[in-house]
Amino acid sequence: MKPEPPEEPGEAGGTPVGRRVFLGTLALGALGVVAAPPLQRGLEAFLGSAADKDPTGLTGLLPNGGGFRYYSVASSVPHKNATDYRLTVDGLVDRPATYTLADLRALPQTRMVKDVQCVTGWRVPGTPFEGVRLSVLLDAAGVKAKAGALRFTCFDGTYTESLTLAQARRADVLVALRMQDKDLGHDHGGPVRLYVAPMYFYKSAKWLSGITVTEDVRPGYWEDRGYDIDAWVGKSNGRDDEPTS
Ligand SMILES: Nc1nc2c(c(=O)[nH]1)N[C@H]1C(S)=C(S)[C@@H](COP(=O)(O)O)O[C@H]1N2
Ligand SMILES: [Mo]
Repeated sequence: MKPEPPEEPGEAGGTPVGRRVFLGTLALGALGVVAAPPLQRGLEAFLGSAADKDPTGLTGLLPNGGGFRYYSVASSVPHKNATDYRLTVDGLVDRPATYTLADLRALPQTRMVKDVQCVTGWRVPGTPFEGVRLSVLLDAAGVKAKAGALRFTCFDGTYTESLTLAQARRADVLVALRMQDKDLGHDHGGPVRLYVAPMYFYKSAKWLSGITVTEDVRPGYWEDRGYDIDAWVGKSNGRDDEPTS
């Protein structure tokens, strides 16, 4: 029998959110967001960390990113930029490669506008994503005949994801550099995240740093904790959401 999917992201921290943290968060929300930039940044950082520990998801109702909720299973994530960001492609390929941000920007870019759906229920309609088709990177690397899957790793040091090779080659799977027509910010997984349009948003690994071509699927972080590996929106995880692709 399939295990009951854990609540994300509360499961990750393992500590239940305290009443004081929660009430403190709501009080901050009631103040409203006044746009003095340093204060704004501090507030977003605070809301980010509170949402991270909020198994109820209620902090997501606060003004923190236009319907998106900030999720990270790592308590802190280093910042990477055009100088130090790298994406490696290795494993069962003929030509392993390391890309800088400039390298990725120099490749053909694809833009699409689709809904985003998290497995916990929230949905953000009509969100533009833009980047390099994953299939372009796979073709450049030359995938070996015995390969069947991909493993994704992240520079948060913790999160992992997976796709079958056939899923990865879909035209609606991107190595995304932009979201909402802006360069991907740190909180949304910038400078580079995966974007798997037809699947629940947990497949879209943030802070992407590694793509390893493997023989078989190795379940990712949430899949080890009960979520479906084939995460088609509306046809997995016991949910019946409208498809996103
Ligand atoms: N590295 C990393 N990627 C991740 C996650 C995470 O915790 N760490 N959470 C996933 C989940 S469950 C969701 S819903 C989205 C949230 O993306 P957002 O923070 O941009 O809203 O990122 C996905 N990718
Ligand atoms: Mo999610």
